[in-house]
Amino acid sequence: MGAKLGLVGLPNAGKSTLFNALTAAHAAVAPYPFTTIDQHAGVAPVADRRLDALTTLLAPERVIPTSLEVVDIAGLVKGAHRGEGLGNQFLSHIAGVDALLHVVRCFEESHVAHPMGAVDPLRDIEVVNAELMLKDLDVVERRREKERKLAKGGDTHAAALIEQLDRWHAALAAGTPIRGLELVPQAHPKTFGVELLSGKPVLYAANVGEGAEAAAAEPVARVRALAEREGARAIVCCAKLEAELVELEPDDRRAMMREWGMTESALPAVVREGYALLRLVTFFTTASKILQAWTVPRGTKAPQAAGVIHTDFERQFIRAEVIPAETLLRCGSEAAARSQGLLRLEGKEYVVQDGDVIHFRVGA
Ligand SMILES: Nc1nc2c(ncn2[C@@H]2O[C@H](COP(=O)(O)OP(=O)(O)OP(=O)(O)O)[C@@H](O)[C@H]2O)c(=O)[nH]1
Ligand SMILES: [Mg+2]
Repeated sequence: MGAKLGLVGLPNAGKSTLFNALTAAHAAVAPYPFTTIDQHAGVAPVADRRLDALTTLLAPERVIPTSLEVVDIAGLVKGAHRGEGLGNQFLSHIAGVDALLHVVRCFEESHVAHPMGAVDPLRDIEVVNAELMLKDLDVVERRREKERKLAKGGDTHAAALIEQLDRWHAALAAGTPIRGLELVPQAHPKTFGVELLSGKPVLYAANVGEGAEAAAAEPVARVRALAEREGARAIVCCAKLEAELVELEPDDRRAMMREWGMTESALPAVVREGYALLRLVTFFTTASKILQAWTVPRGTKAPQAAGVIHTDFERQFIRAEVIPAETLLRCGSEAAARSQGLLRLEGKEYVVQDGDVIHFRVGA
């Protein structure tokens, strides 16, 4: 599996701060650019109200939430595709992730330098997107050269790929990110083993200053409008406050949230949106008095889902006993669900659905 969400953005946009808040890890945070040189990977627990409700219903001895892998990437600057700043190094880090969490600076802070001089979220987004596309153009051009040589040698597969590469090239040259194209799965760069950064799905995170006014300010509206035009999603957060809140005990946290007029943390929404972007689903198991949430890509079949719990289970899979969490919660108990015939027996071809509670029956 290993679906990863990578934090991208200009230096000092607040990526490491948000990464820390999400993972409660402690990446170096500093008011000068390029604090992050090595990439940092961490996991963010996925808050899930179904897991909370199942905990209340089943009173398990242990509860294990699922998590999302997050990678903190160093800031991109104009010219990164040519190796400016820490250049290509960042771009190669981005290459390893499946979706991008694009952190956009919307906060004003005089002691935190802005690499472009002043807060201007749309320009910043454009700079980052342009770097991704320029890097992609480079990749497409090199690959096209290589495939043309192969095609001359009579490679028929190469001809089909060149056609795709031409299409991607035209889009990129016109300033359209690959993710903005209507791509059927067969035409997806990944299908051809071509890694294009602008082809990765994006979630924008408008990083605002503290307080309700900041979240309602004009830069945020601009980020939202841009996301909408692109058919992407945007969330608003104050990374700095979130990073401070995760360090506090519940009572102090509530007090601080009250102080800033916050009703809820933005982190669960960030993780939830990231999760959706990565096309992941959650299923639950309740064996041995442990209630556990698991993550699989959408479309995963029951034996492969069992294999996530234990590698041998995929081979040993016999059947899955399945009930949607919502149905189980409505019934009030597993016994009640069973007596109403609501536990389904599913076989090897069953595609796991988000929210399924599953008992796997495995052989020796
Ligand atoms: N006021 C305010 N400051 C913030 C916020 N988010 C981050 N900062 C500050 O901005 C500075 C840079 O934050 P980082 O998280 O290190 O930024 P980065 O995007 O990881 O930067 P690079 O690693 O250099 O690319 C730090 O001093 C943070 O405390 C915010 O929401 N509000
Ligand atoms: Mg950083």
